[in-house]
Amino acid sequence: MKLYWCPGTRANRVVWMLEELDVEYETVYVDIFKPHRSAEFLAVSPMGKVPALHDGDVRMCDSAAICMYLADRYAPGLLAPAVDDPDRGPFLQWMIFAPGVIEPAVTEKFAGRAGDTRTNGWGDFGRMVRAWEKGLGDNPWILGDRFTAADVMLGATGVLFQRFKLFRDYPTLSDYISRCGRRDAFLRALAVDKAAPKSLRARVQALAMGAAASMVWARKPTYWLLDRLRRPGP
Ligand SMILES: N[C@@H](CCC(=O)N[C@@H](CS)C(=O)NCC(=O)O)C(=O)O
Repeated sequence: MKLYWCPGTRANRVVWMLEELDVEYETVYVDIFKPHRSAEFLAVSPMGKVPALHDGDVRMCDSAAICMYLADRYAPGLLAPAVDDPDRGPFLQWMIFAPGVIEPAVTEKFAGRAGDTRTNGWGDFGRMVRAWEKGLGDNPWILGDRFTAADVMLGATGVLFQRFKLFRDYPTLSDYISRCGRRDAFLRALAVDKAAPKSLRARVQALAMGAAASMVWARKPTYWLLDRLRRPGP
């Protein structure tokens, strides 16, 4: 199984998932800071984005879709509730919550825009956080006592945005994100990212993200710099 990946990107969700599954996989490094994408990679990921997966006859991209596929294929009933399990519905809902609600709500917050919360599918940052906290309640994981692929999606997204201290005023979320970040498979996934070769552009981006995470005043110049570093893909 081949995972097209780049460190410090949404691909880490899939690395974490693969580590939870304990299956063999090979990572293929894609330098997203360069405009070139190989034909082999574009056949798996038409938009030229990571992550993307090649597993036997299966070629697919998108982190949430890949995590669902992997859970159903390699840990049915464990990391994904079975289709006739009452938890299946909420599982799907929370799998999609990260890309469909958390990511756009956070992007909007960062951009300082306020949209129409009734027509925006993600509502707004406050509604998103309240729904996520309510979903967790007093449970360790989003489906209660069982850890699933939905926690990989939510946890990886949470760990990323917690670098910007976005959830520090929300103790339930902060605890949940820390709990996710302490899992052995998550720590192994982090080590995969750390060991990766990094181009100069990737190093500058990582430094800039670190600065933006710790100093609010550094955010505007950081985004300006990142705009210049990121070259559009195909
Ligand atoms: N919805 C996709 C988003 C993938 C995505 O935007 N990946 C970024 C890295 S986090 C990327 O490959 N950017 C490079 C580019 O757009 O050329 C997913 O969750 O996998």
